Amino acid sequence: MKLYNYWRSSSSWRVRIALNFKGLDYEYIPVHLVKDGGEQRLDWFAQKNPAKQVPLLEVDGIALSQSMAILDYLEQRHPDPTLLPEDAYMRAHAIQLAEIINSGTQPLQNLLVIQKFKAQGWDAKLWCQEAIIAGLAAFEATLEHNGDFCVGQSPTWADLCLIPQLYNARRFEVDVSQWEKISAIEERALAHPAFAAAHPDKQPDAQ
Ligand SMILES: N[C@@H](CCC(=O)N[C@@H](CS)C(=O)NCC(=O)O)C(=O)O
Repeated sequence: MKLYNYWRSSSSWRVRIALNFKGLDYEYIPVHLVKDGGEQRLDWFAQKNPAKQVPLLEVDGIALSQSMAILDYLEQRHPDPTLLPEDAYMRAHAIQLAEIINSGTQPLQNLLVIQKFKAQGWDAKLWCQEAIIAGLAAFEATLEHNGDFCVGQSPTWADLCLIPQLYNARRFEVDVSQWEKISAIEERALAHPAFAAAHPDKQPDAQ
């Protein structure tokens, strides 16, 4: 199994956590998102993923992009240990939280948006801060069944999306300590081996 990814990509980090949590070995293929205009835009990668984004997982003779689709595939193929609650509502709640980040926050502050803002001479940092604060405030307010993790006592997709987003928040100088529940969950998650090993600083292409 090959994971095309980038050390600081939050969507890649989600997949790395899942692979670690499920004990699945993979080959780490770095795709530098900035160098020479971004390797994700080179032909060899764009042919694999026309969206020109990481992560991309090659597995079982297929290639999958979009971190949530990859998480779903891994969950179906390797259900044990699970990253989703069994109860229908709790499962939907975990996905609801994950989507607050995946579709409601991360796309508003991703590399493409930042590059477009900068090209226009607009304040990318302020825009990203506003998007992140709105997303994380909504996330905190939506947490209703948190325990050690976002939903109950073990990690779910909600944690896989939250933890990398908090790293991004700090990059944009957002004070994450203002969200009590989120901060407590982060402390526990970062101590978990699957999360710790997936941390950007631990990746072979870290700078
Ligand atoms: N919805 C996608 C988002 C992927 C995404 O935004 N990837 C970023 C890195 S986190 C990327 O490759 N950006 C390259 C670019 O914007 O040129 C997913 O969940 O996989």
